Amino acid sequence: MSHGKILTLSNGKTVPQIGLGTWLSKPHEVEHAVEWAVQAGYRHLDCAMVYENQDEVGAALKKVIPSIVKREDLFITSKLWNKSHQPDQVERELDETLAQLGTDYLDLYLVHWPVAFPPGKGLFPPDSAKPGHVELDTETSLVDTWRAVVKLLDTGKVRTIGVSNFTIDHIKGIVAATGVKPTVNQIEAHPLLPQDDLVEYCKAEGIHLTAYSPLGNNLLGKTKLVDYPAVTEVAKRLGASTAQVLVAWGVYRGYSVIPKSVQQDRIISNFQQIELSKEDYDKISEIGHQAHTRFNIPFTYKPVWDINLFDEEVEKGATHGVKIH
Ligand code: 1BO
Repeated sequence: MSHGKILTLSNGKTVPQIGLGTWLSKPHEVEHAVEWAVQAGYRHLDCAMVYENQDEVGAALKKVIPSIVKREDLFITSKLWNKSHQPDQVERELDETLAQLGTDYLDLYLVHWPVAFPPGKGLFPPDSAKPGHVELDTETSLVDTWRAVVKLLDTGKVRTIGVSNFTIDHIKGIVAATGVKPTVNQIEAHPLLPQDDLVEYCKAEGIHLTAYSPLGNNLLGKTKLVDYPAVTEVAKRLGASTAQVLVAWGVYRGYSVIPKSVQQDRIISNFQQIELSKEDYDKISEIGHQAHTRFNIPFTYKPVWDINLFDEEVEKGATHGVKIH
């Protein structure tokens, strides 16, 4: 069975190009999704503490290891959530993740978001759903957190470390202070949010990119990316699904993509790759050039997006209370 193309990271470790995303996969659905994915040939699984479904992913892993796959043949990613950025919380949260997933190591551990929340019981600070109310930990810098994550490499509990949703300035900040480059930056990327500058920067720096939401998302209730005429036209002509076309668009850019689905037929077809010609790639890329999509950010994680790390002020250097150094 083919497990798809394998990409090599800057530390020599390898990652399967197509993985299963589990963000927004509901409890009672994600266990089957992971089982079906592994049966279909996926060997790359993307998880996070804040997805609140790692126990279920762990239950699925218990079923497929070792009957279908050996642990060492899987590439499992998880992410440190904002409320555990304080250096003394980092390994504690990692241990919780390992217990939930039922594994004693991760292939990749990412700092999920360049924002520190005060530690506490819930995943979000109290009242943070109210606009403008998010309480930040402005004492803990990204550099403090990154140093603590770097130390995890010595514990044997993580094989590779990286970041997620980091801008160029965030990356430059942690690298300048520690001399340690993240191996991976996982970002939202699709034709409506191509993030060309960040993609180029990471490529030039040898930082592997993983695109989440490669099929777009409809969290803002606008036209779904899969329904854009450029996507439907290419899909029809190639006899492929619109999701396959969007996965192929990410693959064409050379990074890894982690489409999310909890439906068996879609999980299987998302993994069956088609190839895009340069002409079709360009045609689909036009979507992002026409739309003003920098603001097309999903609002589900409102406290995070309220800080709006992607707006024009950030481009001018504002950090909205996020302490980089
Ligand atoms: C805050 C969740 C974004 C996708 O990992």
